[in-house]
Amino acid sequence: KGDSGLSEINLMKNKVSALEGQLRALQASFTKYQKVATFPGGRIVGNKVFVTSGYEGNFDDLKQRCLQAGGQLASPRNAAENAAVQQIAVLYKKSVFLGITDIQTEGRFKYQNGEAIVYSNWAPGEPNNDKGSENCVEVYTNGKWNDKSCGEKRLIVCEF
Ligand code: 289
Ligand code: CA
Repeated sequence: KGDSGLSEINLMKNKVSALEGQLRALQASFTKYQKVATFPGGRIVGNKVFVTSGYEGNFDDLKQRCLQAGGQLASPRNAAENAAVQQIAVLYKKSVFLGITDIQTEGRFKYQNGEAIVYSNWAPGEPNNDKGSENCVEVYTNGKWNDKSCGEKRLIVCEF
């Protein structure tokens, strides 16, 4: 019994060290694919990955494309996430539509899940609902937000 107990422990040790090797290999492969996924138009903030394909379209088009890809339109919830979206806007020299609208109730901006926004970075004087028809939100290359007509075409940035 004593000997078979020892050999069982050794078998377990071998299994653990094999698993440790596999984990290291997986971590290295994950790090590599994070680089692939974020080159050049992607940014990682915590658990979120923001990424563009370079496509430009209206709000409904962009929203569908992010959902189809298994993500959603970028919805920055803090300054670090907004900075990531801004960096992508700068890279492509284009403003970006966020996954935030006041379509349901004028002046009450919400994420696509219906939650009221917890963070904003409005440009001075915004949101102004210009001509009574601005229910979407664009991020300028300076990181500031403007409410804008959802029918305009802007750069896609999805979050995953
Ligand atoms: O159609 C008006 C928009 O292009 C923008 O014009 C000005 O930049 C500001 O009035 C913005 O608020 C507005 O969204
Ligand atoms: Ca506006």
